[in-house]
This record gives sequence, structure tokens and C-alpha cells, in this order.
Amino acid sequence: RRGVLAMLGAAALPLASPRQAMAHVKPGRRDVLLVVDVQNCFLPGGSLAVKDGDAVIPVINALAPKFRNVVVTQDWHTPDHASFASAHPGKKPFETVQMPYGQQVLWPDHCVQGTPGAELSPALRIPHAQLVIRKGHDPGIDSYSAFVEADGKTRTGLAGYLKERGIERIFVAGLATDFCVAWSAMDARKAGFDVFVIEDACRGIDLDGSLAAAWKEMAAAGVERTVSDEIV
Ligand code: VGL
Ligand code: ZN
Repeated sequence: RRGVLAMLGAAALPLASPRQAMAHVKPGRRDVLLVVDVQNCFLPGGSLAVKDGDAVIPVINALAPKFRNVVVTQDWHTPDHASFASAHPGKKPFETVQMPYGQQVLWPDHCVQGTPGAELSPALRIPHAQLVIRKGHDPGIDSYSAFVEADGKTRTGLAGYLKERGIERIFVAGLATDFCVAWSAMDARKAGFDVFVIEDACRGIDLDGSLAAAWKEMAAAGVERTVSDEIV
């Protein structure tokens, strides 16, 4: 044994903590929990159900009381929304189409304004959430991001709200990791916030490898990846 260790050299030691764990975070007044799109349509039985999407709910319910500041988002589309395959004759869900602002994935109809599918999950327990921000309400423009619509320029006002309230760090949870969570996290970085995505408080759709791609893009943008156990 001694021989093997000697061959590996000092660099192989110590054997504990192979990857740098984040120090425990105690959320304070400059932190916000951003709960993305935990709506019936994205939960089991919904029209755009995310696999195991309901698994995020107990994690979010346990995290939320630790945050003084909580903001919730709702995907909030018009009935004829341009992101729906049904609005494009001959197109099927999960195909793509070219929009004036770029490539758009076409989805099953989901989160239509005022419908039960667009409601937040009744199992969420976040009575102290201060703001619900609705996005994707322009019939012609999607908005995965809670900050900027898919045209890349129309702002939702969320960055301004958070900055006026002195928020510096955003902790992101919800659905779906590779769409609305990732786009929100990356736009939050662009707006100058420190951003942490809470991995076990999110679930992804994973279209053609989109989940791995999203984690890679988030890392490149300086988004940190954490887990709920790190938040005390
Ligand atoms: C979402 C696809 C379409 C999301 C919203 O919440 O991640 N994904 N609309
Ligand atoms: Zn949507």
C-alpha cells in the first residue's frame, strides 16, 4: 500500500473532499430566493410536465422560511401564444421555428393566463413571498427568463425591483432547470447579481441534451451550483 501511495505522490493527498464544497450559506437581507414556475402545467399530470417536477416542492418549502426575501415567477401566456406549436399550422410540440428574435422551441399549450394549469402549485408553502412576476405575456415573444424576454431587450422589471430592495445574491429554485431556471440565472448574472442555482430544488426537461448544456453555460456565465443542504 505504501508503495502505491508513494507512487501517487503528495498531490493525491488528502483523500477527503475531492471537490471544493461551498461554505454553508445563511441567507440574509441582501439575499432572495427566486422560485421559478412551480405551476400545475409543469407538474405531473400537467400539459408540459417536467419529470419528477413535484420533487422540488418539499425542498422549496423547507428552504423558503430561511429567506427573508422570496420572489415567485409564473409563466403566463396568452391562449394563442407564439411559443405554442398549436399556433403554427403543421408544427408539432418540441419542433423549432425561426422567430424574428431567433430560434424558438414549440411547446404544447401551457400556462395560459387565468387557467388552472397556470396556477402555482397549491402544495407550495411560501406565504411570505413578496412579488409574483409573470412573464411570457406578450403573444409574440416567449420569456424563459424572469428578467428579459426572448427578444433579448424587453425587461420585466425584476432586476430593478431587486436592486431597489438592496438584493445582491439570488438563489434560484424551480422548473425547468434547462429553460426558465437557466435563462433566469444567466440574465441575473448579466444584471450584476451573484447567482446560485440550488440543484436539488430544480428539475429539468432535457430536450436533446439541453440539461447538460445548460449547466455548462451557467458555469461559463459564473453561476454557482449549490444544494439545499448548504443553505442553513
Ligand atoms: C418553461 C418551456 C416553456 C419553463 C416555460 O418554465 O422552464 N419551459 N415555457
Ligand atoms: Zn412557457
